[in-house]
Amino acid sequence: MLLKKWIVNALILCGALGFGATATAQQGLRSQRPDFLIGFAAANDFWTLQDAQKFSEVAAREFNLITPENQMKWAIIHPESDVYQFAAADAHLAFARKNQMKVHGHVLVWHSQIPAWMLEKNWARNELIDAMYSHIDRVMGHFKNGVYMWDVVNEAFNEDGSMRPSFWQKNLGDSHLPLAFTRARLADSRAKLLYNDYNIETLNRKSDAVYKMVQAFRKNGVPIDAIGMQMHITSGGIDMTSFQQNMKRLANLGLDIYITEMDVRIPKNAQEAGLPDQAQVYAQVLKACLAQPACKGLQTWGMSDKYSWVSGFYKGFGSALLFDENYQPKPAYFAVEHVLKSTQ
Ligand code: 9MR
Repeated sequence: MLLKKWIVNALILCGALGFGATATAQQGLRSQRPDFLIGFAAANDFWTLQDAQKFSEVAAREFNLITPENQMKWAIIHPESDVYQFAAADAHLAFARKNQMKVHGHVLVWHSQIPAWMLEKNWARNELIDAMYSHIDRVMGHFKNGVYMWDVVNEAFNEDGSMRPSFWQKNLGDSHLPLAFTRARLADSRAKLLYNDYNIETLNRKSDAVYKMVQAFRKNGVPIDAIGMQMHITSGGIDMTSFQQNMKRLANLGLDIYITEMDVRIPKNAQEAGLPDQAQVYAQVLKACLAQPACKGLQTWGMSDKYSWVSGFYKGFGSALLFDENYQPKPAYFAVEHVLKSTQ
């Protein structure tokens, strides 16, 4: 343990002093382990950012998996009942194709970012099921062969394992989950289907509920391929033994596991001091993922700290990603790179 900490610290120091930093970072994480998916969430319309060129350059160099951070969500892609807007998501796919990246579609059924036309309507059960089906058919159909994996349902559970009283739950009850997954398989039989949520990394009441849901899916022949563990955590880390046990029980159900939205936030008043801890947390999580054959990829929720949801949401926290605001690799980057290299 001490030795491990020492190694990580030494690596961090090398990074901080710039030894090999530029040369190493320019090789890119994706080239360290081409068999592993290493990805990021791309900012809205990233090709229009004032530093679009830099953003695209770093993204293409580092990652082989991309998620549009917002631009496949219902409110954006299907803003009116008869209007679909695919242009922004299409641009993500074109970027992915050009740079040999896989695409992670996010998200088909979620309680948030539902457009007003959906929320304002009084739905009869069958009518809403039809609307959900046609959304899934149209969106998955549009991106068929272009999207490798889809978050079919996102964040359906409360922390205590009960169902979140979402728009979907209120109108359709628990059945909205199997209905969505079954339809998604029909809409694109090749895409991997994920259930995605936060705070389900370790053994707890919420991850127990996800586990039970998958058991029921298996029993009833409802398709599901993987669990997405979002992994929005702090530089205090998570219980690694519990994380490993949780991955193991999911793997035993025949599921793959993806870490889908990782960020490791640091208190703003302890940014410098927090960087080594943050690096260690990234390294430990990646290492555990690589040690579990079912764990197929890790994505961060953003790329540069310049564009991250964290400081807007968690007041007093920030600096949660692998690159700083100037796209310079942080100690966490070097720690991740080291793990990828040393576990080949
Ligand atoms: O990062 C996303 C942010 O730009 C949006 O405003 C927000 C809207 O709810 O969604 C954020 O992404 C979330 C993701 O879609 C689902 N898991 C949690 C992410 C962070 O909130």
